[in-house]
Amino acid sequence: MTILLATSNPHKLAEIAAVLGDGAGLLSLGDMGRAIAEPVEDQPTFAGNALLKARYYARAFGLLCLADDSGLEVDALGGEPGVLSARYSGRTGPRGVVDPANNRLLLEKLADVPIARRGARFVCAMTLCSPEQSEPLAEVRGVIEGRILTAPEAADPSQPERGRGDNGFGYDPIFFVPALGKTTAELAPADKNAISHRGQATRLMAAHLRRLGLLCRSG
Ligand code: ITT
Repeated sequence: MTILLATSNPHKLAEIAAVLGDGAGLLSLGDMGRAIAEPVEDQPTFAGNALLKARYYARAFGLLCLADDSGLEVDALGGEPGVLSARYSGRTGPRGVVDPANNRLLLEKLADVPIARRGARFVCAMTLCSPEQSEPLAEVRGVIEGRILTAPEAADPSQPERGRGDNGFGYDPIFFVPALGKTTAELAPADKNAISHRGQATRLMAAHLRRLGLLCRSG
């Protein structure tokens, strides 16, 4: 069986593939041999955007398709950046430019917010679609709770947007998990997957794939 993992984010691809292993016959968009325009992610919820992406790429390539829409919800900001997480600051360009710009904006907005009110969560919605049906074959969700680092807690407080840790992507360097005393960028990839929103969602999706006969090993 072949499943297209429809993301242009290589970090997501690596995290999901690490959980599903070889048994799902995963292909990436780069394996498709032709590039197509990305869909406009205009839905108000993560689940809505995950369905939109999975449905769009399943139809475009005639393959079963798995898509992830994810992001950060910060309590003190009423759930921002939410579905706008990838493009919060409005900066465009390579991830090495966009991610620090998003982190900087978030830290600026939280500058006066004390640790006790810096609660936040990563959310991942993951959806499986077939090319023939418009209703999804499976939809799952994973959540990890934490808080946003303060600028003085960063490894280099003169560059607080760099937070702590070199692993992961996006908001990982400033997303602190109190139970571990680390940011998710300080976790090894397998350790992040063991607790993260995406790791949880992928394990739930693996159970659906097994139920549907689409995953050949324990995954
Ligand atoms: P695709 O749409 O191609 O999958 P994307 O990165 O644009 O890639 P989203 O629209 O789902 O994906 O936006 C997710 C953003 O949320 C991502 O760019 C990060 O800014 C943030 N995010 C999601 N999961 C994260 C994680 O595990 N660690 C850090 N930041 C994360």
